[in-house]
Amino acid sequence: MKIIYIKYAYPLFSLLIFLGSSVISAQSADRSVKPNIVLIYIDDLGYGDIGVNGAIGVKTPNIDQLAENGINFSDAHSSAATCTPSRYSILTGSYAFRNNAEILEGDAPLIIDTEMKTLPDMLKSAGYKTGIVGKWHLGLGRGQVDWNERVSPGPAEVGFDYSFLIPATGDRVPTVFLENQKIFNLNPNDPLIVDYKKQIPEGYPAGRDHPELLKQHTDNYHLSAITNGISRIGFMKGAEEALWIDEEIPFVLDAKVEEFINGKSENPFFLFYSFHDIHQPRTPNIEFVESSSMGPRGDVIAQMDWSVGKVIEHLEKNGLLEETMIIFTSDNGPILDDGYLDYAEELVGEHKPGGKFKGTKYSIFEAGTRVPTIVSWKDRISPATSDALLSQVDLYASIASLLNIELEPADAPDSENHLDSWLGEKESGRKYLLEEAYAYGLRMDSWKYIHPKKDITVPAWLRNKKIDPGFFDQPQLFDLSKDPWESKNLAEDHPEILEKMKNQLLKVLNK
Ligand code: NG6
Ligand code: CA
Repeated sequence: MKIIYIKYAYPLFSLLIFLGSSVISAQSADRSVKPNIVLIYIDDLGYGDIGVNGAIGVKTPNIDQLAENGINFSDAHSSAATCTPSRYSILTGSYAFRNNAEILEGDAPLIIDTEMKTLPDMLKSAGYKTGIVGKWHLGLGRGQVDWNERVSPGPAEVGFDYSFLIPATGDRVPTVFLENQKIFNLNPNDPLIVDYKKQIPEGYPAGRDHPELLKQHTDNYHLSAITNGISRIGFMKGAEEALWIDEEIPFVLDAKVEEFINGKSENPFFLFYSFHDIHQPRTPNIEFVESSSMGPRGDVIAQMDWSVGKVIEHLEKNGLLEETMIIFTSDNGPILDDGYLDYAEELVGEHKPGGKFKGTKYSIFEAGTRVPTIVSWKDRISPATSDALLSQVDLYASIASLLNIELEPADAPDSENHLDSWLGEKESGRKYLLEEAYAYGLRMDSWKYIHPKKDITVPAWLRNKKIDPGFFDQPQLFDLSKDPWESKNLAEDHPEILEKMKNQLLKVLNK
């Protein structure tokens, strides 16, 4: 009996596998599927800051699991080495320099033209419910914002049905959340006033005048309004009941994310989960304090990994993992000292935040934009690693292709469709890839070109922190396959490659 069972069971088993795999390949071919899309966007996370990419001193089990179940990209880039520009590009499919997008203050006007078609606009027109939870940093209003009214234009005017925001950065006022563009928990008798130029009478004390009130000391640039024992950039008064507590931000955001996912209706959703972690001020919740050997910076990596695990848990609980594409990445490369005294440099040990690559946030060297990138979609994507050269600016056109949406010529002008590469069905990606920082770079295969600058003076705020933004007055050319550390300039050895890349860069800049 037993022998017969095995004899017949094997062909039956093979048949089942065959049927199963044809179902999967039929699914792969079906481009009309509309998955939920969750974009997990970490702030300032470096290529080497996650376990699967070699982190030492901190564990990231949830992210590692995501990578194990999905595709871990080794050469995917944020479109810029700072936050506002990268976010601008991911949402508009347009390079930040075309709109002079730079790091914004917390009272800056919205930098996305509301006439422009955005990624959430496109998804909305395809029937998606769209939401953003977390850091915005793309400006709000049109200047002279009255924070006590609904602040507009903002996320709703560029395609988001729901928003729960940190308006700018954790180190900038106002330190309150906005829900659907209104201050969350505002007591109308205690209105909020924000001023980036001068102290406000009876406003929050400034770190410069009251260092005794600080729980984390800072450099000269972060010494204005103190809330929750942390001084920030910019002055502010009022809204005391609405102030966030930095140590609780991950829990507040997680609760909003859970609510959004639980509220899933017939329609698919797009959730832009935009983390505050691991940006400074790095103030881990007590649950994560000393969970790494690297002090607060390592501890907030562990905290961020916990938050990632929670999103997956919420999706799983709702039975949504098979119908959800999860994209995990970062807005720019890593930075140790960005102004707050949290001993990130002193405690980093053997850990390499940028992996084997040179550079940091703000820098045109590779680690400025080469960031951890994982795409996972249960039963749809086969686990793998990929060396495809990809840019976040391409998500717009690639997602359009996934949904069979034809883009108008004016939409997402810099976005290329690389859907097959994002899904791991193709090993190659872009032919050329632009890198934006305070200088311009271009990639072609393993070649890296850095365009010379006329003025190579490094601004004091970067110089003081010994950040090398990669300013040169001569063209630089590196072969990353032999020299990932960008140390040997090959410009004179390969004039044809140099010329080709320079011309291509100028073509992009002048398009
Ligand atoms: C810089 C701030 C830094 C940080 C950064 C934005 C100074 C000297 N430094 O200008 O603290 O807030 O902006 O980071 O002001 S980002 O990740 O949002 O781009
Ligand atoms: Ca950032």
